[in-house]
This record gives sequence, C-alpha cells and structure tokens, in this order.
Amino acid sequence: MYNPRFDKKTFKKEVKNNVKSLYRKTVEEATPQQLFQAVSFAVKEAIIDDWIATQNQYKKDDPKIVYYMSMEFLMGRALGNNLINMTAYKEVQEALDEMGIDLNAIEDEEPDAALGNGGLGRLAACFLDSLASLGYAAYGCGIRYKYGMFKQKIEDGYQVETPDNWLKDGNPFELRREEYAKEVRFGGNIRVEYDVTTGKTHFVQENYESVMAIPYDMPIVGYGNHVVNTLRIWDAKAIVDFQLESFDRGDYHKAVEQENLAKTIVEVLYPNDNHYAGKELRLKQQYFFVSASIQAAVAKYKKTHSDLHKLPEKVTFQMNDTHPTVAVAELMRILLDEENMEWDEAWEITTKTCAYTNHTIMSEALEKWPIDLFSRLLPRVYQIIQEIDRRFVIKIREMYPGNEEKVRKMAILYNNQVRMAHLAIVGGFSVNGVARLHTEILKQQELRDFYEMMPSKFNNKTNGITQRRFLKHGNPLLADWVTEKLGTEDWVTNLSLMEGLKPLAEDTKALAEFMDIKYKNKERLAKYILEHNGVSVDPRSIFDVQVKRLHEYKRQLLNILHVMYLYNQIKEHPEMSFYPRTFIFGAKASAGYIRAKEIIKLINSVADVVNNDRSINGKLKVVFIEDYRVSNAEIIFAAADVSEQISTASKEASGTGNMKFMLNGAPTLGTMDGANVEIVEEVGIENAFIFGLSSDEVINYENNGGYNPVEIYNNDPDIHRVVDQLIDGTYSNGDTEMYRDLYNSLLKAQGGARADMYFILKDFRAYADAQKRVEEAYKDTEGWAKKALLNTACCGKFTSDRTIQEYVDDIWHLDKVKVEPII
Ligand code: 26Q
Repeated sequence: MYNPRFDKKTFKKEVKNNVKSLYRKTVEEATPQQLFQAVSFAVKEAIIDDWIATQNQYKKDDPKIVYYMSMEFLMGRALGNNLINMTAYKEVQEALDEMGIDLNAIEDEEPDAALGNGGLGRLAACFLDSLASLGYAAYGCGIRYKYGMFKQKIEDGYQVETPDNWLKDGNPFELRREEYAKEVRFGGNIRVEYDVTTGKTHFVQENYESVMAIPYDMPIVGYGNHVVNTLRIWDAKAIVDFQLESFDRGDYHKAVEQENLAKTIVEVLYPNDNHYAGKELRLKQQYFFVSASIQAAVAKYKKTHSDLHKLPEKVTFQMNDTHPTVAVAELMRILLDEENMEWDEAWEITTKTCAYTNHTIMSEALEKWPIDLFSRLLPRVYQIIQEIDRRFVIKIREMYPGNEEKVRKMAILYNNQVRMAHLAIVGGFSVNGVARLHTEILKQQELRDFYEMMPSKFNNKTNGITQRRFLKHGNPLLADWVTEKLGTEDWVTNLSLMEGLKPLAEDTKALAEFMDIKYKNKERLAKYILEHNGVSVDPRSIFDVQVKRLHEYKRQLLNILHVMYLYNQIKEHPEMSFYPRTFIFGAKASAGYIRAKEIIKLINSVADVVNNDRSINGKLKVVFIEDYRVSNAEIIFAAADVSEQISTASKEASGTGNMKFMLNGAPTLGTMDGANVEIVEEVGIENAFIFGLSSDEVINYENNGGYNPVEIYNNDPDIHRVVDQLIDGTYSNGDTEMYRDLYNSLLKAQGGARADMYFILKDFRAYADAQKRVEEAYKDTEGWAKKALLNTACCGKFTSDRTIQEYVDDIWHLDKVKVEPII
C-alpha cells in the first residue's frame, strides 16, 4: 500500500514541523516524550484521511453497524500498532533513523491505554482490530477513565498500587467530539402523566441529577485496507447551564453535587477481574456509558432512517458480559418514552438488537444488584425491568405449569436482586460462550434452564487474538521469518496460512533458525528483566512463563509450590541432572484481594531465597515481572518456551494468553480447560503437556462436597514438606504466620469455603509429572524445536479475525465495506 504521507521526506518534514509548532524546539532539543507526540501527530494526520474516507463510505453504503459495548478496552499502545496497520512501520522507522531517532525508544514513551483488567478487556481490543481489518462497520463504546488499570510496584515483595495517570501528557490520537454530547439522568422519581386527548400514559423523571457525556473518539486502524473505525469512550462533565441556574436559585448544593457526580463517574476503572463488587458507583458507570452510547446510536440511525422498527437490520448492540446489560432496559426506555412506542413493538425491536457474551461461570463474578440501590439510581429503567420480568415469569409459568422452582431459578428479579445475566439472556437474541468447553458448561450446568427454554439463542464463539499486535509488532524477527518461509505476508490477514510452515518441522535448518529467533527474543526479555527488575537471567535456561491476572482459580499457587518442590529436590540431590529453568511470573492482584496479594508476596519470597542460593548453581531462577501489561506482554510472549495455562478445569472460560504463547511458538503446559482444549486439538496432544483433573471430574467433586486434601498431604511426603514450608519460616525469615492463610486455604475448610477449593494438591503430582515431561522434551533440542514450531504453524484458528467472522456470520450479519483512499 502506497501512502505519500509516509514518504520519508514528507514524513520527516512533518515531524520537524510538529516539534516546532508544539514545543518551539528543534528535533535535537526535543525530549523523547515530545518526539513521541510529534511523531504521533504526524501519523494521526495520515490516519485522519482514511478515517474521513471510511466514514464517507459508510454514509454511502449504509452498512449494518455493530456497537461493541464494553466497560473495558485494554488497548495497550497505539503508535506502533497504527504504523503496522497503516503498513508504514518500516518506512517510518527508516525515516526516523535518518533523523537520529530510534522508533522503539519513541514507542516506549507512550503510556499503555489500560482501560481494562485482563482477558475481557483485551478481547475487546483484539475484536476492534479484527473488525476494522476485515472491513466491517463497528464502534467500540466505553468509558474514558481518567485512571486506568493501576500501575504495580513491588516493594519488599508486596504489590503496591499507584494511579495510572495515562492522560497526563495528552493523548495524541484521540479526538474530542463535544457536538455529540448526551445527557444522562440518575435518580429522582417518576411522575405518571395521563394524556386525556391521546389516551397515552407518559413517564416523567423529576428531581434527578444529570451529567453530560462527552465522547472522545480514538481511531481503530484496519490492516492495509484504509478502514478506520472508532472507539468512542465517554468523559463526563457537569451541565453548566443547569449549574448556573441552580446557583441562581440558591441551589448551590445541587450544583456542586453534579460537579462531583461528573468527576467521580469516570474517575477510575474498577480493578476487579472476574469478581463482582456491588458498588453504586460501578452501576453509575455502567448506565452512564450505556445510556450515552444508545442515545447516540439511535440518533445516528434516525438521521438517515425513518422507521425505527427496522433498527435491528442496521444495528446490533453486543454486550461484553453483563456489565452493559442495562442496555436492554435503556433501549426499551428510549423506544417507549421518547419514541412513544407500544410495549410489544419496543420489545420486538430490543430483543432483535441486543446480544450477550458470557465470559465466566464463576458464581462470584455474577452481577446481582440489590433492588433498593438499583431502583433508587435508575427508577424508570427499574420499572421497565419489572415489566420485562413480569412478562417473562408469565412465560415460564406457561411453559412449566405448576413448577415454581423454575420461576425462582429463572426470574430476573429475585431475592431483592436484579440478576443481570437473566436480563441479558431474556432481552437479547443471542447468548454466546467464549470457548467450546465453556459454552457446553453454560448449556449443561449454569444456564441449563435457559438453554432448555430457548436453545436456539445459545452459540459458541471461541476467542481469538490479533496476530498484528502479537506477532507482527511484538515479534518482528519471527514475523519476518514466517513471511520469508511462506513467501508471502498474507498471514497478517489470513492466519490459516501458517499451516504452510508445518513441513518445516522436518527441516533441520529451519528448526535451528526458529530456535535462534527464540533465543534472540529471550535475550531481549533478559535485558528487559535486568533493566526493570534488576534480576539477571540466563537466556539458555528454559523460560517457563505464567502471565495473567492473579486469581486463585488460575493457580499461580500451584506453580510456585512446584518451584518450592523443585528447589527441595535440587538441594537434596545436588548430583541429579536438572535443566536450568527460569520461572517467570507477571500478575496484578485486585487491590482488595488479600489472598491474591499473599501469593504475590510468596512468589517474591521464593524468588529471594532461590535466586540468592549460590549452592544451586543458577539452576533455578524465579522472576516476578513488575507491572505486567499489554506493552511488556508483547516482549514476554515472544520469549517464552513454556506457556503455563494451569487453571482448575472448568474455571477459565477461554483464556487468550494461551493463544498468544502458541502463536509465538511456546507449547502449552496446561489443564483441559477453556480454549486449551481446542489448542490441543489443533496442535496435537504430543505437542503440548496436558495434566490434571478434567472439568467433569472437578464439577463432580464440587457437586459432592469437594475432596479431602488432608489425605494427600498425609500420604505424599514431597507435598507435605512443601505445604509445611509455608509455615515453617523457610520463605519468611522464620515468620510462621506470614503464609498461614495460604496454608490453611489448602488444608482447612473455612467460612463456607471448602479446603483447597481449586484442587491444587489434588493436581500437584500430575503437574509435577507434566513438568518433568517438559524438561525431558526440552533436552531433546530438535524435538523441542519441532513442538515449538508446530505450535506456531497450527495457531491459525486462534486469530480474532476468525472469531469476528463467526460473529458476523452467525450473530451480526454485517456488510463488508471497501474504502477508497482519499489520496
Ligand atoms: C463486575 C462487577 C463489578 C466490578 C467488576 C466486574 C468484573 C470486571 C471484569 C467482572 C469480570 C471482569 C473480567 C472478566 C474476564 O476478564 N473474563 C475473562 O474473559 C476472557 C475473554 O473472554 C476469557 O478468555 C477468560 O477466560 C475470562 O476469565
């Protein structure tokens, strides 16, 4: 793709000009941050042309639009990715080189846009990339949090959170769109008015508080196709006129309150991952962005269409988990109260427009709002939900006469709570899980009643990831090698072509090249770790990596207990052959999740002891990478030898890190959980290391009160010893209390929780055996290279391009758009 804006000469001139007009400086005088801004504005110029062209094309073609509604978009950095997708990375790199500017260093100046916690937020970001790259009209709709995911520092082994002030130097890629502002109302009461002339009833909200939602648009650049979609994130501000007016009336208090409401709503992302916290502010955030987004979508539709009954032909609201589920009621409110429709026609439209993706089966993550809170904050929306529930309960009773158990299990309103998942299922036309196993568990266990009542709504969409960011940008060495071997760069938009690499598994020279690239990436990571963590690691050792949010079900504890076990083995049998291993962890714990924080401390304590024990000759190293995030993830995946995916079977809905490792040639060491099942299916079980209980076994134990970990503890001396080391001071300078809670969690039932809820001791032996298999396999250099290469070769299914195409075919039915560039 030729773009004159990226002509070296033109581009250099533009950068110089930007430095001058933004900072009154020369390139030589500018700071790296200023150069980042200047370069980004130059790139933005080029993007804007395509952005305009795309939006004009959409106006012409009037394609159906998907609105991807999400509380989280974990975008990471934009500059490098935008250059990649504009197919201008190398030109710009060269142009900057000639100016004495290192593009990589400039990229490092950009803060991550970390408007998300983990998997769900990153999935949303990958989906936007794929939607644009496939040429589909889409908006991401979310919140412009002032503070995104906290920055993590490790102090004395403990996680310390500091605010992520990502906007402090300005965001060069965003556009403020004041003219599309929308008002969002909270609280107050509903007055019912009866209009005698029309015979219609009107619902008027009074005594409410309101805020203005101001959209900021971020460009989402498609790969090499001139398509630029929009991520629209909403900022909040107080309504100025109202403020003055209330001030005049002496209602100073109300004015200040509205200022505060606006400020607090968008202040910060809730750092919970897979855990529901019933905070009022969270519900305000949800309604805030949902109401603004739906108002904007309806207004946009009405600009060019006269009949709202046909809205489902042009619009889908895809709800990323239950977090934006209030969309169902908000759309109903707009159709009923503002468009004066009858219930049945509004319901018909709504249920053909909304669709829901489920990302978890864990009960602690299910959103259930107390009715008093909900109805106080959203009185009209609550009335509408009551009516949705009333009608749904009638339907249940029709279908299952006399079966009040069904009503209890399925109603939306129950036990003084609003069950958001039930609202999402009833109010939408599609319910999907995120991996085959996960969808099956939804259908057969968690959502069984709903599946029986409306089986055709249920479908699976196995997650995917974008190879543009996680291979082309994150691993340029491997990307270039793949291009050379395949003789084409088409894998960038067609990942199934990777299977063309399969024959190379029999090609000794290719295998050596592949592992040489892995080695260079390990050197790059070693350098990063030395610079950022002060630990030196040997790139010749096995890089065994577990990076993901810290959660008990993900079982970082199993991993570190196994490290403790290996350390015992090495100390006890110094003569034993042992292939050097570096265990790399990266994980943020939700700020209030005490046990997760204890696990971080334990990992760091084990690292302290093991890394400083000269007697083991550097055979074992443990590294905890501080502040794991999208930008350093790109470096980590590229350098991994082993991908740790060891969740308790049935608990990880899909996982997406597993796919990023696979893409970068790291075999999976994992349980048969989430998308691991499908990864193994693609790559072959002989190219993975699978262990542990199956999801059926786990579910079976759970339905029968769990299992008895004490028996294992008593009968396996290695396990006994490792567990005891949690409380004998080995890793706590003699402190016997520091890890007692972890010890207890493994052996004792407490406060309603079973002992060893996540089957760590139950799976320990199987895990240790699998780790042994990893070591043996790695010793066979060529055998390992084959496995690694085949992982890359077999990853085609796990592109988010495939996932998005399935959403389009089965759920969204979008039209493909072709954009002609302006220049
Ligand atoms: C809910 C209510 C109040 C506050 C926070 C939350 C909340 C926030 C984030 C609940 C859940 C999340 C995040 C869930 C998540 O990331 N789930 C992951 O989604 C991935 C993409 O589908 C899957 O691959 C992972 O398996 C799943 O854990």
